[in-house]
Amino acid sequence: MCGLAIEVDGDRVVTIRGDREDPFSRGHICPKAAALQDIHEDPDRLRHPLRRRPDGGHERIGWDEAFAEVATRLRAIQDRHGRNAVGAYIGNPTVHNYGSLLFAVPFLKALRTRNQYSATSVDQLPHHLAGLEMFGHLLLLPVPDLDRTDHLLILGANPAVSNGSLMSAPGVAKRLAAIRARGGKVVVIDPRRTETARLADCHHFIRPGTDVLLLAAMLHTLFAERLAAPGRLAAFTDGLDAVEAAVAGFTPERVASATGLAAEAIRGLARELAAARSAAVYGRVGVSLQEFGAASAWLINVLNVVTGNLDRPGGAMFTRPAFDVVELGARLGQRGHFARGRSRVRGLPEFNGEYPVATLADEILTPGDGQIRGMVTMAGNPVLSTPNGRQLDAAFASLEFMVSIDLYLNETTRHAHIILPPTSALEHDNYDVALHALAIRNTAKYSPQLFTPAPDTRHDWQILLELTTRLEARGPVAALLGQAKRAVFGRLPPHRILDLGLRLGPYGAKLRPGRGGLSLRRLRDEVHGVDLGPLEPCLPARLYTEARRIALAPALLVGDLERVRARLLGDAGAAEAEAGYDLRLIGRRQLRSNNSWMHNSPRLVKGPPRCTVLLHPDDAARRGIVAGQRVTVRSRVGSIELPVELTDEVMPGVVSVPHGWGHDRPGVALATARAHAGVSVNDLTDETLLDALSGNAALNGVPVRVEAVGA
Ligand SMILES: Nc1nc2c(c(=O)[nH]1)N[C@H]1C(S)=C(S)[C@@H](COP(=O)(O)OP(=O)(O)OC[C@H]3O[C@@H](n4cnc5c(=O)[nH]c(N)nc54)[C@H](O)[C@@H]3O)O[C@H]1N2
Ligand SMILES: Nc1nc2c(c(=O)[nH]1)N[C@H]1C(S)=C(S)[C@@H](COP(=O)(O)OP(=O)(O)OC[C@H]3O[C@@H](n4cnc5c(=O)[nH]c(N)nc54)[C@H](O)[C@@H]3O)O[C@H]1N2
Ligand SMILES: [Mo]
Repeated sequence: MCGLAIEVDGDRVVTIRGDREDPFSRGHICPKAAALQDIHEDPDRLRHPLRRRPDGGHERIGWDEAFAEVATRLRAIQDRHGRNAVGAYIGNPTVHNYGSLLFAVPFLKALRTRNQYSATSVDQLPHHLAGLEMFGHLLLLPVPDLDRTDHLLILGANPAVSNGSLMSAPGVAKRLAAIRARGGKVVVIDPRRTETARLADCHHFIRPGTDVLLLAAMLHTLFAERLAAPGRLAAFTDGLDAVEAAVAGFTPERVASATGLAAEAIRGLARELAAARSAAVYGRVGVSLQEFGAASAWLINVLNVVTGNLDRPGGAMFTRPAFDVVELGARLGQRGHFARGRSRVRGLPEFNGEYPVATLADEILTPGDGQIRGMVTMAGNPVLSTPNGRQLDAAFASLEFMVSIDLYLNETTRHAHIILPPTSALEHDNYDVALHALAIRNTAKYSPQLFTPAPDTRHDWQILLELTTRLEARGPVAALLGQAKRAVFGRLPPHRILDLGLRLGPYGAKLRPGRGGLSLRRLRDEVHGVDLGPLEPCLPARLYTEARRIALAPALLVGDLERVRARLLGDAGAAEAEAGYDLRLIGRRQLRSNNSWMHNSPRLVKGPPRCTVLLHPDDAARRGIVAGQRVTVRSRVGSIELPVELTDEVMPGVVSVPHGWGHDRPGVALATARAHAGVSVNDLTDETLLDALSGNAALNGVPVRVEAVGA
C-alpha cells in the first residue's frame, strides 16, 4: 500500500522509491517494495506453464494444454471419489492482488468442494471470529487510531518490522515516535524485546500463550477499581455484567506467575489505560497464532469497549474504505459464519467455509470417504508456512494430482503436476481491496499496470476465470453457459468491478457520470492516491449484529475461559517440562523478508545468515551452549539444526526462530534462496497444537528443547 515512484527505461526498472506525495505512505518504503524489481527480473520466476515429468523434473507446456489437463484431471478425481476429493489452499498474497481476490470466489465455488483451506488459519482467524461474534461481521476489526491516540498498548505485534497488520500503517516507526512526541505512551507486551519495543516507552516480557490471562486480569482490575467507563458505548452494548463475572477469578495475583508479569505491573497497565485521554489496545499474530487466540482477540476488544475507547478518535476505530468490502459482503449475505461443519478426520470447526489448515495433511493422508486426492494451491507455500510442514510435504507427494497457481517452483509447488504462473506485480494493475479496509486512515490508491505483460502470459484472474469456466462445463448445456459467462466476465475484468465498487461505495460517484465522487477514472487521475480523511465514529450504525448492539460476552468466548483456567492455571506446564521440552518457541518476522517467498531476491538475503535461533544467555549456560555454535532444536514432531545467537532480548525460557526458510529441498528452482537456504521452523511446529476454540494453529509457544549439535 506504500506509494511507489518507479523510474523506468523502456521495459526496465531503473529505481523504485517511496512516493513522497502519497497522502498515506508519505514517502515511506520498505525493502520488500524495492525488491519488486528483483522479482520482476528474476530468471527463476516462471513465465510459462510447467508440467511435471515422471522423473520429477518439470517441462514447459502451452496454456491450452495445461488448462485442459487441469480441468480433466480434477474432474476425473471428483467423478470417481466425490467432490470433496479435491482440496484447495489459498495463500497470503491473494489478499494483496485484487484480481485474484475477486476471481477466487467463483473459482472456489466451481470446485464444489468443502475441502477449502487458506493462510487465514495460520494467521488472523481468531480476530475474525471475535469480530463476527461481537460486531456481527468477520471483517469488522477495530484498528488503532495511530495518528491520534494518546496511549497504545501492543501485544504480540512488531509493526516496526511488519508495517502493521490489520492496521495498515506505512512508516510505523515515525507514527510511534509521534505518539511519544505529543506526550502519549507506547507499551509493548512481547516475549522478545523487539524492534517495536525499542521504540516504546515501556516493554514487558510475557510467557508465550498467556496473554489471555493478562487481559483478563487487567479487566478484573478495571472492574475492581471501578474504572470501567464505556461511556456512549453503554447504550448499545450487551454483556458488561457478564464480562465482569467471567473475569472475577482472574486476579492479578492469580495470573502473575503464569504470565511472568508482577501483579502490580498488571494493575499499572490497567490503570494507565483507563487514565489515558484516549487509548487503543492492539494485538496481532503473537496473540492470534497461539493456544488462546480467539479469547485473546475477544478480550482486547473488550478492553477497548470497557475503557470507552472503541469507535472514538484516538481509540480503536473502524475504517470506512472506498471499496467497502464490509458493506458489500454483508449485502451479499457474507458476514461470515462459524462451526457449520466439522472436518472429517479431526472434527475441527469450519470457519467461513474453510477448515483449519493444520488438518490438511490428515485429510490427504487418512483413507476413507472424502479423502483428498487432488489439490489446488494458489499463491501459497504451506509446506513452509503451516505446522508440521514435513508431514504436509509428504502428503502432497502422495496426491494423484496437484495444480499450483504460482510465480515459482518452490517447496510446495514442486509437488504440482501442473504449475500455472501469473504475471508479475509490475505487469498488472492493483488496488488494495482488502488492506485499505483495515487502514489507520481512509485513503484510496490505484496503481496502473506498469509494463505490458510478456507475450503469452496470463494474469491470476485470467487463470482463475479460465479454470472456472472449464470446471463448470459439465455437459453441453453447462459448456454453453460457461462460454457465455466467460464472455461476460472477460468483459468485466477486475478494474470494471473495482470501478463499480468505488462508485457504489461511501465516497462514490454512484452510477451517474459527470458528478463528484470516486470512480476509477478519478483515481487514475489522482496518481498519488486520494486522502479520504481520518477514521470516524460509526457505531452503532455499522454493527451487523441482529439488534445493532455490541455483544461483549458471547457465550462461545466466555465459555472458553474454562479451558484457559484448566490449561494455564492448572499444572499442565509441569507435565511438559517432564517430557523434556523445557523451552517455548516463538516466531520472528524480519524486515528484509516476506513469509517464505522473497528469499530469491539478492538484495533481501545479502548479509550474515538470518535464520538463527535466539536463546537467552542463562538458558545457554545451563546447556553448555556458546555463541555462534550450531544447535539442534527439537519438538514432538521434528528437529532442525541452525546457528544460535545468545541475547537477553528474549525472555529466559523462550527461543525465537523466523519462519519461511528452508529452501534446499530437491526440485526447488530458486538459485539465490538455495544459497541462503536456512531451515524451516515449521518442521518443529505441531499440527496438534491449536487454539482449540477457533482451529487456528498455535505456531507460537511450541514446547521445544535445545542442545549443542552432537551433544
Ligand atoms: N517485513 C515483513 N513484513 C511483514 C511480513 C513479513 O514476513 N516480513 N509478513 C506480513 C504478514 S503475512 C503478517 S500476518 C504480518 C504480521 O505482523 P505482526 O504480527 O506485527 O508480525 P510479527 O513480527 O510476527 O509479530 C508478532 C510478535 O508476537 C510476539 N509473540 C510471539 N508469541 C507471543 C505471545 O504468546 N504473546 C505475545 N504477547 N507476543 C508473542 C513475537 O515475538 C513477535 O514480536 O506482517 C506482515 N508484514
Ligand atoms: N512458524 C510460523 N509460521 C507462519 C507464521 C509465523 O509467524 N510463524 N506466519 C503465518 C502467516 S501470518 C502467514 S500469512 C502464512 C503465509 O503462508 P502462505 O501464504 O502459505 O505462504 P507465503 O510464504 O506467503 O507464500 C506465498 C506464495 O505465493 C506465491 N506468490 C506471490 N505472489 C503471488 C501472486 O501475485 N500470485 C500468485 N499466484 N502467487 C504468488 C509465492 O511464490 C509463494 O509460493 O505463513 C504463516 N506461517
Ligand atoms: Mo499473515
